[in-house]
Amino acid sequence: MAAAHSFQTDDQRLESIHQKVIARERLDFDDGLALYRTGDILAVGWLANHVRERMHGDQTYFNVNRHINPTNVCVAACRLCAFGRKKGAPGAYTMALEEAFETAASGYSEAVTEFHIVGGLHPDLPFQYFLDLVSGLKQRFPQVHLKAFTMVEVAYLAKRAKLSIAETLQQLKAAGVDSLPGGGAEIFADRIRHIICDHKIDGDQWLETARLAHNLGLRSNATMLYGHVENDEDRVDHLMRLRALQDETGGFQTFIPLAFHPDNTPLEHLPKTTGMLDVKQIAVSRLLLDNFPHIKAYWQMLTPKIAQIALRFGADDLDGTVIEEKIYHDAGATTPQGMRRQELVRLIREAGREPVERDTLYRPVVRTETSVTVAV
Ligand code: V47
Repeated sequence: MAAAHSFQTDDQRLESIHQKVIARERLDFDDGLALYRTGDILAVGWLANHVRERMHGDQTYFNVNRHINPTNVCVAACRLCAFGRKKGAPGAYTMALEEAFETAASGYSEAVTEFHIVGGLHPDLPFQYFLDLVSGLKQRFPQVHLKAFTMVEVAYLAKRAKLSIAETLQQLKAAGVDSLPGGGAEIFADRIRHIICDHKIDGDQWLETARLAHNLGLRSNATMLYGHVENDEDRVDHLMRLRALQDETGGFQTFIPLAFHPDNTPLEHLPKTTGMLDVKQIAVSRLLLDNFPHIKAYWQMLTPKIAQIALRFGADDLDGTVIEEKIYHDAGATTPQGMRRQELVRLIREAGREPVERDTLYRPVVRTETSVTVAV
C-alpha cells in the first residue's frame, strides 16, 4: 500500500510536482518536461508509485493471451518497423482463414482468455476476410475476448471497403471484435511521424478513430513508441493528447509505452533505449495520464527484468503470456516469445505485488483444475 517512507528530493521542480500529486492536482505540460529532465529517478519513481498504489494497492494484473498476426504484408513502409513485407517479398506471409484458426487453437493449452490480433495493411485482402476471421474465431472460441485491429488497420480497412470508419467499426463489432489494441499511435507529432511512419494515418486521425470506437462502446488501449528521434516535448504532447481524449470518452483502458527496437529496421543506426529511460517512461506515463486506469509494462519489449522493476515505478500490468510474439522479435528482441502463467506470477510476487489474473476488461479470472471463469 502507499509507501510509508517519505518523499525526498533536491530538485525544486519535483518538490512542487510532489505537492500537486499529494493534492491530486493535474500535472501540466511543464511538469511533464521536468519529470523527463530530472536525474532524480528515485523521486520520480516515488511519485508514480504513490499514484499507482493509491489506485491499485499491490494488485498487479496479467492475462493469458495469444497473439495472432494474420499477415505481415503491408503497403506501408514505416521506418520503425521490421515486421512488414511487400507482397511477394521473401518472408511475406498471409494466413488462409483455416490457418489462422489453427494458429489460434495451437496456443489454447493454457486456456487463453484473449486473442490479440494485429497485422499489416494488405493491399488485396477484402474486408470480408477480416469479418470472417473474427466471426470464425468467435464461433470456435466463444469465451475468448477478441482484441483486434489497431486504429491504423481500421482506417485502412474502411478506405479499402469504401465505408466510413464508424460503419467499419460497427461491422467489426457485429462480427465479434470486443475491443481494440493500442498500436499505431507511435508519436502524434507530424514532424516525427514523417520520419518514422510516413505512410500511416496522422495523429488526429488515430485519435478520431479511437473516439469513434469508444462512442460505439468499444474499449481500446493506447501506446506510444519512444526512444527513436522524438524529444521530450513530443512525448509530453503525445500523452497530453491522449489524456484530453480520455477526458472526453473514458474509453481507454490501458496505456503501453513501447521502447523502440532498431534492429532490422531502416533506423538500425539508432541506439536502443536504456533501462533508465524505460522505467522513467513508465513513471511519467502514470503521473501524466491521471485518467487512465492502467499502465502496462509490456515485458516482451522491456524484458522481464525491467518490467518487474517497472511494477514499483508506476506500472500495474504486465500484459500476458503472449504466445508467439512476432513484431518485436523481427526487430531483434531477445526475450522469449511467450511466458507461462506461473512465471508471470513469480515475477509479480518477487516484486512484492499481488498477482491478479484478469480478462481483457480487467475482471478477475478464476481458474480451477477443470474450468476458467470470469468473476463479475
Ligand atoms: O504500433 C513496431 C510497435 C506496435 C517496432 O494494446 C515497434 O494491449 C518497437 O501496439 N520497435 C504494435 N516497437 C504492438 C502494440 C501492442 C503490444 C502489446 C500490447 C498491446 C495492447 C499493443 O509495436 C506498433 C509499433 O508502435 N513497433 N515495430 C519496433 N521495431
